[in-house]
Amino acid sequence: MRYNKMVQGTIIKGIAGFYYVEAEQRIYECKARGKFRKENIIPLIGDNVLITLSEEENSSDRYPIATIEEILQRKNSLIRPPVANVDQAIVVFSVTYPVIHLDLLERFLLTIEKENITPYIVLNKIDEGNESEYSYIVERYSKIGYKVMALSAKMKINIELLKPHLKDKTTVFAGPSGVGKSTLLNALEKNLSLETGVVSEKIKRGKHTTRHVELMPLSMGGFVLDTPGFTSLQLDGITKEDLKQYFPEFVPLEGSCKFSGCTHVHEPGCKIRKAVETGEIFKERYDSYVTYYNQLKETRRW
Ligand SMILES: Nc1nc2c(ncn2[C@@H]2O[C@H](COP(=O)(O)OP(=O)(O)OP(=O)(O)O)[C@@H](O)[C@H]2O)c(=O)[nH]1
Ligand SMILES: [Mg+2]
Ligand SMILES: [Zn+2]
Repeated sequence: MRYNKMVQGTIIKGIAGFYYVEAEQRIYECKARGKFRKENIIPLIGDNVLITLSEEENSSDRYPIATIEEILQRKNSLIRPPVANVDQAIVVFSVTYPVIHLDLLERFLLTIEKENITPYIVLNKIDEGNESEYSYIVERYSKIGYKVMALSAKMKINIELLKPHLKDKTTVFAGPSGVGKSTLLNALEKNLSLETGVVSEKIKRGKHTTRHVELMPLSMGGFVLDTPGFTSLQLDGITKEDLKQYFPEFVPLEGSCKFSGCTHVHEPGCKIRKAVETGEIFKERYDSYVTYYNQLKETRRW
């Protein structure tokens, strides 16, 4: 057998069982070794990998062929959208259609808190929205400490507020279909011409225009990932015991309740519940906590 050269690269796209890996300024079309499937490991966009270059000629000769041999240690990863090694995540919602789904926003924030990814909340389509209808979201989440930006990708309003945050970072754009993730990326980077869709008149939802996750460079430095829209999210890998630590506004009060290991659900002398009463913690956030806590309690552990 001939010696195959091993090189390091990054998965930038995956389509129909093929992974596109950028290495040494080229893009290779790769299959993953069968061992990954056997071990239940799915290569993710953003993964740093070792590939072996094939001697055989690619019939389509669009890309040289290679094989993914190893996935290097991940800094973090998400299941939805399926990405690895990101610094920041921007969850995009629209202030018109599709309507904001606060439960999905909360779940997304929890999964990115868990992975230690810096969260941003973007409210798009303010050119058509009514400020009085969404200002409570800006206020609530800003007060908790999240970075919240209301903008219009289409009319390029407030785009410049977001841009500096992306420089030299790897940022994934996530959120439901039709909220304007691809439109926003096109507005942020002149070299991109991502396909954008329409929001259905009848059901007021997006049509899943973006089908694949793709990692793309920014001309100012840094990378962005466009992803397909999703409508539901599991709290994967989060236990009811850990849940409270992913609510940033709970963290400073942690340890001050009467009972150590207080779940903040029913114990007397709970400082979190006290803070909800005084309005220091938003009741809506506390209610989400209790809802998720009870859901996780019922989740069977395998
Ligand atoms: N009024 C208004 N419409 C916008 C804005 N941004 C995007 N849109 C429209 O929203 C629709 C959906 O935009 P996309 O960028 O395709 O949405 P997406 O989030 O990428 O959707 P998927 O790829 O399906 O997940 C298009 O018709 C856009 O023109 C905005 O700021 N204002
Ligand atoms: Mg899109
Ligand atoms: Zn408590």
